Amino acid sequence: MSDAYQPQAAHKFSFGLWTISNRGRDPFGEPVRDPLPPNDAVAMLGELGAWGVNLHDNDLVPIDATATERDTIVREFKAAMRDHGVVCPMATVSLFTDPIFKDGAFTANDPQVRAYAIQKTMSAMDLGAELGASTFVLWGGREGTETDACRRPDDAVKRLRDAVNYLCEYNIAQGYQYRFAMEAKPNEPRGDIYMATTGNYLGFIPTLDHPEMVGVNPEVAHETMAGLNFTHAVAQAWDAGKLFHIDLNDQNPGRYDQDFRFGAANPRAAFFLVKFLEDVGYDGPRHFDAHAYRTEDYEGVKAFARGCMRTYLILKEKAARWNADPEIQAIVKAAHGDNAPVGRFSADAARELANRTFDRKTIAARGLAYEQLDQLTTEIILGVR
Ligand code: GLT
Ligand code: MN
Ligand code: MN
Repeated sequence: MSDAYQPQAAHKFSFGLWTISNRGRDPFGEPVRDPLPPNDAVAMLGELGAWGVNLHDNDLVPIDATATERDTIVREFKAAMRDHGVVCPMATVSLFTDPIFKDGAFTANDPQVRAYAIQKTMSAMDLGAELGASTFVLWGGREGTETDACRRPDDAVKRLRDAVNYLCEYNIAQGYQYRFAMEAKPNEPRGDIYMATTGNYLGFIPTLDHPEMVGVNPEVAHETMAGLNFTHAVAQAWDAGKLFHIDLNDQNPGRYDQDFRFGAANPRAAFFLVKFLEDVGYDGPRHFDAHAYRTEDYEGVKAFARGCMRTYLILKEKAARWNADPEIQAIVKAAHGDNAPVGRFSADAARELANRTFDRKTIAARGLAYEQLDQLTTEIILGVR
């Protein structure tokens, strides 16, 4: 294995506790792997060269733990993080596992459920802050419906806004300095989830009291489930200054949420994603929200985690090769044009534009050489260029 693909802390690769500790349970089958205690998961991540571990409150602290139990667990977990050189960049909250959330959490009809969801999130924020997390992810897995008879969907939007506003105030009051990252998904576990895509959140965030505190956490699998181009969603989030976090994995369209190893399903899409992140200089965590196939034991889990990081680094190298390829760059230069705007509007400029003549047929007749560009890209990805 070449050293060039050895993960380093500077690469900011992180995994959720729920990812490498995933036991392979699915709706039709029992777990296939024994539980992996959180401190052992941290040891495994350290051994693999990962930089960070992320967690839901209840990945670490059981929902019914007493305050004393919680403190012991947290103390030992911090020691494990220190011992294995692993940091905790992101924390989140499970607002989907417990039966109380069967009708949603922040958007549930019962005000007691909504209040409990906020209380639970505040304690998860306390936990994350204690572990050093600076990003707080909110994935509204249960915020959705099977039947729209249950509530008006705009009431759900209002309730979600109230909850996020509350949590932003808590963030300020506690001095935590979290950045919230909202994660969209079109469906699963609900029939339909309200904030179905990253674009939905980009529309929602400006309606908050503290929009500057809130961004997005797009996930490859989730946009792909919706049939969308993930890199386009990421690019729009980046353009809006809202790419606070990212969930890398892979997914075939038209399937259940597969959460495959990064690059496992569509290495070509993964290439364009990595190229985008590296080209723009995204410097946040590269978080793998994926899990090993159900066929695997813990050796397979390690192969899975190594594979996520290694594929990212291979694609990063290929992106650099693409950028340095003279033939590719010549086509890009000839075909891409530039970002120069049409110009600022003024009455004079508009009159000039209205009177300009365009050689429409000549412009339209020009070939753009994208076939050649794409083939060269394919050859880079396939390793022959
Ligand atoms: C859950 C979900 C993920 C979210 C996690 C954060 S939990 O595994 O499938 O996409 O990112 O809540
Ligand atoms: Mn997923
Ligand atoms: Mn995710």
